[in-house]
Amino acid sequence: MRFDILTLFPEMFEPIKQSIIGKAEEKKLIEINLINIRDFSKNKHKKVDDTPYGGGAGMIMQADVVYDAYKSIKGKNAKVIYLTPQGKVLNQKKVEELSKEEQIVLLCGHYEGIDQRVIDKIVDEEISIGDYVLTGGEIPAMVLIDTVSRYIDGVLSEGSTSEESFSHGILEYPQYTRPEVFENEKVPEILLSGHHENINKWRRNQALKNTYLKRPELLKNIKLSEEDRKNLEKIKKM
Ligand code: 4F9
Repeated sequence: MRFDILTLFPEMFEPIKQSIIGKAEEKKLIEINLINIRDFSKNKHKKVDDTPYGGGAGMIMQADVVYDAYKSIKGKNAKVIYLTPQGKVLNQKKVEELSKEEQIVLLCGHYEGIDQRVIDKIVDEEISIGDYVLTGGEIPAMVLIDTVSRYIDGVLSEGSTSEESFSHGILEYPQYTRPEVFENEKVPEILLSGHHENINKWRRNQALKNTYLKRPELLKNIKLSEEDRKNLEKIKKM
C-alpha cells in the first residue's frame, strides 16, 4: 500500500514514521510519500492561498497550486481522499475497505479551505474522522494511515485485527495480566481456570455487557445468537 500525502505541513507527519507504522515502512509493507504543496507555488513568495471571492474571513488554498502538486504524483489507480468535516465519518468497515486499495492520495486542507474547483476535479471521496473542526487535515490523514495500515499483511501480529474491538462490531472484553493481585483486586477467577470454553463464554458476556453499558447503539448493528440474547436480558436486569 502506498500513501501520497498532499500537505502544506509535511513535518507534521514525522511522528508516524515512529513505532509500528515506521516499522511497516522500513519493511516496505507500506510506503509514505510526502508532497509539499508549497513546492508548487508559482509565486516568488511561495504563496499558496488567496482571499475568497465574494468576501469573508480567512484564506483559500488555490486550485492551480493544489492541482500541480496532485499531478506530480505517479500512479494510475490511486484513490484520492479529501479529509474534511463534510465527508462520511470513518468507521472500521470503511477502514477495512480502504486497506484493499493499492494507492491512496490524501489531500490535507488548511486555512478556510480549498478552492472547490480542484476538489471537484481530483477528489474521489471525502472522509471525516468525527464531528469537530481541526486546524487542518493532517491529523485526520494520520488517523486514516494508522487505522488502514493495521490491515496490511505483516504490519501486526497474526490475529490482532480479527479479535479486536469493532471487528465484531461490539466492544472488547476486559484484559488482565500479572500480578494476580493488584491493590487487593484479584484477577477474575475464571481466567485462571484453564477452561477455554468457559473463558470464551465469559469473555463474550463481558463484551456484550460492556457494549450494553457504554455504547448500546452498537448492539443494533450486530447479529446476536440466541445465547447472546438470553445473556443480554440477564445483564439488563442487573
Ligand atoms: C477533517 C475534521 C476530517 C474532521 C479538516 C479542519 C477535519 C478538518 N475530520 N478540520 N480541516
